Amino acid sequence: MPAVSALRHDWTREEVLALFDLPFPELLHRAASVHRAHFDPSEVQVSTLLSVKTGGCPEDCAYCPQAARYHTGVQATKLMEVAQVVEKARQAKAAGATRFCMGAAWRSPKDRDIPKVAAMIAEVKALGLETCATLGMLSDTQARALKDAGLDYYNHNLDTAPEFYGEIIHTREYQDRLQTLAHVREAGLKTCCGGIVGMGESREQRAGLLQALANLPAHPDSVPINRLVQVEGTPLHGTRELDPFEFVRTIAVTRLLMPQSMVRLSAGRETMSDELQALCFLAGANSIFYGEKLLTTGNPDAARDQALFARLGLKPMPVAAAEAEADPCRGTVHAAITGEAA
Ligand code: SAM
Ligand code: DTB
Ligand code: SF4
Repeated sequence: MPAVSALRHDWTREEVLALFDLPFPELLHRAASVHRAHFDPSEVQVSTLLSVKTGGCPEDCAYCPQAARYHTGVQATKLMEVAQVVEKARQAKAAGATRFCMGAAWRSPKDRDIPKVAAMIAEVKALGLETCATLGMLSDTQARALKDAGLDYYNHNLDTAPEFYGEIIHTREYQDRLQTLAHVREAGLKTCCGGIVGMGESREQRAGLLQALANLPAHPDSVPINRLVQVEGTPLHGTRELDPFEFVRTIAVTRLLMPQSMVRLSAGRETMSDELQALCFLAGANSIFYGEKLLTTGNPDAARDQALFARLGLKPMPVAAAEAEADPCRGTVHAAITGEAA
């Protein structure tokens, strides 16, 4: 297989499974070769998450601590004030993040929520951060309004394979997700779309998730691969843990199928060893969530990630060239994470 591979949207399940079935060293070698053909493998993109509206969600996603129907101890809150969000974004930037992702525990936003979310986006963007939001299903007009406010990315996951989806979520269909992703693309937003593994799915179903992602009309710009964070009170608490090497294989196959996308090592890092994370970076992961909290659950603290970057010789990926030029803090961002003098 040549390292620089053409982008394909016609993967069959058998082809994807054949990649999963490769001997581990061969799979990693191929994924690492494709990774370095498209990216500097020493660079990792750094995003920080903030839950701008937590809990009380009417959906029934079996993994999620924010669904109102499960007793997980998550306290429901109203939509945060714009000034509070901007302060958090400022802190994230000072700590070294280049992208700020605002998440809301909604099935979909109400039209009346959009002006406030648009104000958050505009003010976070004005700090020189890339902006991302994940608010549930979007109509075409909502997607356009967010784009007009300065949104760069919209996160909306497929979550799992089409044939396993019905065991995880009953309150919305796979087709609804594809529809929202179409609205997001048509509005000219970049897509962030991935899923969760370790929910009790089979290897064939993990392959099915990656096949569905790669066969979207355009590869997502970012592909978050989450390892289930098991939260007491959710139906998936107590699920058998995924073999760590199988998780690395999933990252490697994601890199092979979507060579030009950012592959994000997402939820689940808090309980991963440095060695496991290093294998994920070798397999082609080149993005992380950074900061001690995801939405409601924990993430490694900044000091641990700074030490990990230093141990592995990794550096934060600068924002896209044009934005970087306009961003006088780029050197500071690098220094904040590596600990070097700016
Ligand atoms: N409510 C919106 C939605 O569902 O699209 C946005 C927020 S929702 C929390 C975003 C994504 O977080 C989900 O699609 C899922 O992939 C991920 N997620 C939620 N709970 C998780 C968990 N316990 N472990 C891993 N990923 C999780
Ligand atoms: C994504 O794929 N993972 C992030 C982000 N997109 C929004 C969310 C992970 C959430 C983990 C559970 C929690 O902290 O509530
Ligand atoms: Fe609600 Fe999103 Fe959690 Fe599903 S994943 S319960 S839609 S917050």
